Amino acid sequence: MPLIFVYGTLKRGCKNHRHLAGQHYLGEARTVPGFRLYHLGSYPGMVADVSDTEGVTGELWSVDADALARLDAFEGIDEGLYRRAFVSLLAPYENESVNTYLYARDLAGHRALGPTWTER
Ligand code: PCA
Repeated sequence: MPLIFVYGTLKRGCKNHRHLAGQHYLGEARTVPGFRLYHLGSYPGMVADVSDTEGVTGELWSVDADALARLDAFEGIDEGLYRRAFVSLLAPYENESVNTYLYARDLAGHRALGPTWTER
């Protein structure tokens, strides 16, 4: 089953978590350094950034192929809002092949956040 790291509105208790209903929660997780969050309004976007030292926190989920396809549609892959990419996580997930959604549009005018996004 594909693994996906979520760091924003898909997390437990957040507004789009319903899209993970019926899928399998594995635990809290953190990326390796080199990824940074940006504030995009009511949701965040993660991008690769070689100057980052902290990484990004989130949750690791195991999802079935249908759920992953629905998540791709919801996250606007076809519209170029996010792109799905592989991300490296810290232990205990360092050997897993993990998907995530990286923000795919221009960051001009958006401010960087710390390692953790919260809804409010
Ligand atoms: N949803 C996806 C990407 C950003 C967002 O709000 C997530 O939670 O990982």
